[in-house]
Amino acid sequence: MKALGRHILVEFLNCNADVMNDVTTVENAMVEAAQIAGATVINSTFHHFSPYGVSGVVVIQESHLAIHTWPEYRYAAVDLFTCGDSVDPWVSFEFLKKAFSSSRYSAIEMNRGSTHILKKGDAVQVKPNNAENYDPKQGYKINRNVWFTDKDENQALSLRYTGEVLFDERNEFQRVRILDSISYGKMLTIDDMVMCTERDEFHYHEMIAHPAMQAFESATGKTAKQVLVIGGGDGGTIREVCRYPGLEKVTMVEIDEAVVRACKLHLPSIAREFSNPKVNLIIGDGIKFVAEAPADSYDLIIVDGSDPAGPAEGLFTKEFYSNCKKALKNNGILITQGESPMFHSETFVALNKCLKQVFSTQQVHTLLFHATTYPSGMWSLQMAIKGQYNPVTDLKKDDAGRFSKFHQLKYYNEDLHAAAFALPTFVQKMLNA
Ligand code: SPD
Repeated sequence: MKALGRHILVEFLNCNADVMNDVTTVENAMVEAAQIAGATVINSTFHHFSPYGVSGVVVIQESHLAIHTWPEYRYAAVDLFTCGDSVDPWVSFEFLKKAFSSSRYSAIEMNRGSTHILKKGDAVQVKPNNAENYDPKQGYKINRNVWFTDKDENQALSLRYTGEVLFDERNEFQRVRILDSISYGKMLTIDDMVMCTERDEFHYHEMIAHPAMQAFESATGKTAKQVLVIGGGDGGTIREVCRYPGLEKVTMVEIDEAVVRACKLHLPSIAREFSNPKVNLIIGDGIKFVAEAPADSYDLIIVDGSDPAGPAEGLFTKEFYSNCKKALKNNGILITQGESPMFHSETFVALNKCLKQVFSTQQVHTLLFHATTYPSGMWSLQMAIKGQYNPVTDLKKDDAGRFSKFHQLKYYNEDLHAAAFALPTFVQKMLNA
């Protein structure tokens, strides 16, 4: 290319009018158009005009995508501007044509900053904003202002990252990425949701494993020997379960081998137990696996899935939990990540209700913990017991204390165990309504 950038000016005609007037759909399409072309999205801002029309910009590391729509004319004017050779704006064009159902369109491409008009020797070393020390070989080291955002239509959690994308794969299930965040270390994201970060993953992984392992051990006098983990491809949950010497086997069923591969490569402190001989890793569908599991097989089932979209959707159904109950031995425990009372209140309540129908009201317990990199920061677990004991009053507190000290756990301890089951009044009301 004999230019600094490529600019495609697009006219999309005969578009779907409802899509053109839906700010969320237009924004999602523009962001996905950027991503699918290989661009790194820094930020996006979109606005709906009354009564009709949407305007917005997606800022990408390689420049920007901009749009204005006229739904009443079924028309959108779109600018796709990319610098460098790594992103092909025509890929975004093709994606948007489909997303807007445009049956007539036209586009022209312009070279911007043609090297015919830029004089050789005009380039100067400009000191960028936020630049760190100048290195004669590398130039200025730039702190880029790139953000990853985990959001729904109304709320979001954003983490700044260096711009380094260490792993990025889309497959039939989802998009798996490992990004290098500034404050939380490397992080695993699936479909634009944070799954775990190096700095705070221990909150989630200790809490999804130890309250249930300890409750089982206290009530039955023996370690959970046969454990099943559904999901959990990063390996954090099996890492915690493998701390128990009495464990005989932990079977982990993860649908997406890319998650395991990405985490083994880039998050070895989380994915460190995959070679443990007690770990039986199955790449497959956890929902089907549980449906076909023989009755009375497991002491503990841990559901460490993603949010209920994509392949994790079936992990939030009565059928799935009925199959889990069947696969549990007597006195066995099921524990599942339960979403957030603040961010996903409807799913949080629905899952609790569903488990109460399957296991009975008395045997379902909700735990809360701090998930600093999940939207809202307040996250839940739902525990269901196929037996008659209580996970708090029947806890052998001294044993839990000894265990957490011996393993130098960073979140779970014997006092936190009971505290996690104590719910704020508004959460109690949500669950009892
Ligand atoms: N919104 C995030 C919910 C993710 C739950 N699973 C995380 C996987 C960590 N092992």
